[in-house]
Amino acid sequence: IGPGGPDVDLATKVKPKTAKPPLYKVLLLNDDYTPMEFVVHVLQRFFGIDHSGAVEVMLTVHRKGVAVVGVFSHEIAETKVTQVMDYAQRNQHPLQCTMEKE
Ligand code: TYC
Repeated sequence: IGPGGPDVDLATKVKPKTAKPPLYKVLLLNDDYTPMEFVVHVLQRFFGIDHSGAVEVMLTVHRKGVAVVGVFSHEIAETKVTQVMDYAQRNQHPLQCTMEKE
């Protein structure tokens, strides 16, 4: 014990903080025309969701109108949205995918 009382390790209280990059939710929107199986395929292909998980997410979008299908950095989210929109357009489905800051 020193003259100032017990040592307190002030250094442990100083947490150097690096700014964390913002995250973005990727949203899938319902429509009346895109086939359910196509949406399930998209969720597996671009979001790595397994078949039963993809069916669940697809049905959530179908019932509620929208669902979050993943959370990513800005660049990855943008890539996912572009991939889904391009793929839907190439297959002539009106499926909509968008992103918003978390
Ligand atoms: N509502 C569509 C149908 O009944 C299915 C669907 C689900 C479409 C999810 C888009 O993001 C979507 N065929």
